[in-house]
Amino acid sequence: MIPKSHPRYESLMTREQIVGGVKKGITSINGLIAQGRGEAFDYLIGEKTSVSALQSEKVAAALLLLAKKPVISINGNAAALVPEGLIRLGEAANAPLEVNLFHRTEERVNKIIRHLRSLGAKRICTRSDGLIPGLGHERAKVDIKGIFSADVVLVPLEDGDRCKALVDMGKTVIAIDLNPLSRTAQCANVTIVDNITRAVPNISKFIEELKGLNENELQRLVKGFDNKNNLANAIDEIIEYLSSGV
Ligand code: PTJ
Repeated sequence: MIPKSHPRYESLMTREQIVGGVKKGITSINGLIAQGRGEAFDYLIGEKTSVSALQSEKVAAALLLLAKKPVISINGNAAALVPEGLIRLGEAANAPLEVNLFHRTEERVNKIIRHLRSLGAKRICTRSDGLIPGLGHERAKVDIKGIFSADVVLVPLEDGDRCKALVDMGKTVIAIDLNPLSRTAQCANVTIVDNITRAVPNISKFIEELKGLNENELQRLVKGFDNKNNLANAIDEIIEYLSSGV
């Protein structure tokens, strides 16, 4: 039992959630390594949402509101860390969830679907009748009515190749990735350099805040955003934080 007074309480609890996900068979064993990498980057950004991340979270909310067919992709880490948050975000954005795994097994896909349903998820795309072009078979499997035909896809902790393949399909890809240098971060249309545990509720809050805006106003927000520039700001913020003597 980790006491609440522990200075690294939040981070340690997050770690426990991932371990719990592995024990339940929801999260891949490789998810532990991904979590470790994420923790290291989170440490470098001060374990808080940076100004640049808030910017991209707002634009992500605008894109989800503008989308005709948004879909939220769920992997084993996302399902363990923020399942309720992702369900709420799906409802706020009118976006179904779709389980899309890197280390895919049908057993784990089904366990994640059951896990999400047990927490109240209503709209889940469950078929695997489509293939993302240019990827190895298992990683490419998607639902034709879900990710395959989506215009905007939110991909937390995505694999770089698949992120690129989705962009190549003409989709607008919003990635959540604590590593601003990863291939995913570099190739997504909007990259949120923040912990998924903070990013998901933040996007939901922005959806609430922006839903009164008309299409032109939302478009203006999106057009004023430059992902390369925002990633450079994210790196500058890390440098500033580290130079501040922490
Ligand atoms: O469940 P599966 O089979 O789809 O597998 C999922 C993982 C995440 C294991 C798989 O996609 C993978 O191996 O990912 P990578 O290549 O390790 O990349 C994970 C990226 O997510 C890294 O850049 C990490 O810094 C980042 N990351 C890890 N934890 C978090 C995170 N980003 C945001 N929030 C986190 N909590």
